[in-house]
Amino acid sequence: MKASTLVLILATTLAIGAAVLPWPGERATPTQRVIHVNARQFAFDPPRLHVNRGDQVTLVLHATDVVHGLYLDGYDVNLKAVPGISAQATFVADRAGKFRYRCSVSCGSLHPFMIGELVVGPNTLLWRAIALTTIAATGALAFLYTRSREVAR
Ligand SMILES: [Cu+2]
Repeated sequence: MKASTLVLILATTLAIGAAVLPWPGERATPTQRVIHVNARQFAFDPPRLHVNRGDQVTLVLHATDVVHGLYLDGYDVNLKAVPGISAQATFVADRAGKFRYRCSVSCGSLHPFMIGELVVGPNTLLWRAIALTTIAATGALAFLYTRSREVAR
């Protein structure tokens, strides 16, 4: 392997790392979000919510046909909305991960399938770990390679 190839690999790896790693100060600042969820037989719209960790989230549940509920796992949020009368709850999304929400009012035959998902992220920890490991491994290999060439001379 040529030294130039090695430098290219190293540069590419560092570039990927730089792209993946958030720069200091660029971290997403917690914001206030108001999310409207429409419940109908037998689905939530939207079925998937995405917020950033630390956001103050206000969930507003609207029932469009019959009475529906929304119970959010992990955050202990439980709403019950009547058609025309929405319900809301505010919480801080301080736990990262995926949390199911389901209808908490028996609203019909397919009621158990009224499920949605709240994603609290972004989960950058894994990618940061992978990027850092790759940079470290590439650096170590480059060091060993150049050193072995020097010894051979
Ligand atoms: Cu329901």
